[in-house]
Amino acid sequence: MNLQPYVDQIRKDGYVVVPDFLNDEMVEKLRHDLAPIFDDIGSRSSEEFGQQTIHTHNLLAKTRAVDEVLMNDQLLGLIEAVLGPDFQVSGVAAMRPGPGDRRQHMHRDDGHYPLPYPHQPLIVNTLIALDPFTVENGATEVVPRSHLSSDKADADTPTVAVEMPLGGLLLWDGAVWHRGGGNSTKNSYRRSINVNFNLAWLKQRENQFVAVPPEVVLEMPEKLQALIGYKLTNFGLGSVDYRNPIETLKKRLREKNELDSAA
Ligand SMILES: O=C(O)CCC(=O)C(=O)O
Repeated sequence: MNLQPYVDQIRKDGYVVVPDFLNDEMVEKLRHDLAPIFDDIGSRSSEEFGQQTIHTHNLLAKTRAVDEVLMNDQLLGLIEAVLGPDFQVSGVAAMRPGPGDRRQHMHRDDGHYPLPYPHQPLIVNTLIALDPFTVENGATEVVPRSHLSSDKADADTPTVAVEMPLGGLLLWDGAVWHRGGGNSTKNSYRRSINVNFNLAWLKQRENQFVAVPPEVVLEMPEKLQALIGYKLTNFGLGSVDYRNPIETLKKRLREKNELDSAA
């Protein structure tokens, strides 16, 4: 697949859709494997925002169902084309706006990092559609080209609702103003997997080192270990005694096994 047109569009407009990212079989498997997680997603209400969906975060600590999709070459190729080679997974969440959920407040995902706008891309955020995204069920609303501007958006700023088919992939620059849309349907949910990538020299949104237990990390393929942060960045950033922190986990496991077998 030629990634360049997608990369050009994300640079220009701040977002892009790959409509045929996952085939039906892959979608079905993800829906099946993630069913217990999606079934648990609820909403909460506040005076300020009304009824809002509550996302399930830290999916990598809760299920192995998304590992494969995170290592997808097409996905990683697109992220690398925007962020450069040194990026990591910042967070992985399940999102399922349901009937009656109101749209989110307008926000920028890279607001964690207090830098003046515009700036180089720090984050590429993604949503994978496990239901078609429609205006009615809460398709994400974006402000095109807002990543190139220091202007603030608010509830009245014109947006584009990003409708996409089942299995589609939405990517956006973390500087783009956007919000999850409201779900006005009676009984349709908008299931989606959210994978947030950022530059590897920035702090991750979800603390993967604490959230994912060491024994789970050690079972992961090396590619996934590196994606969640077990690697060295920019001359040793993130090291333990100059080495990849995965070496420390392996050493601790060996020591524990020795202790257990001596007991
Ligand atoms: O669900 C969506 O469409 C976007 C979600 C989002 O932007 C967020 O929760 O920060």
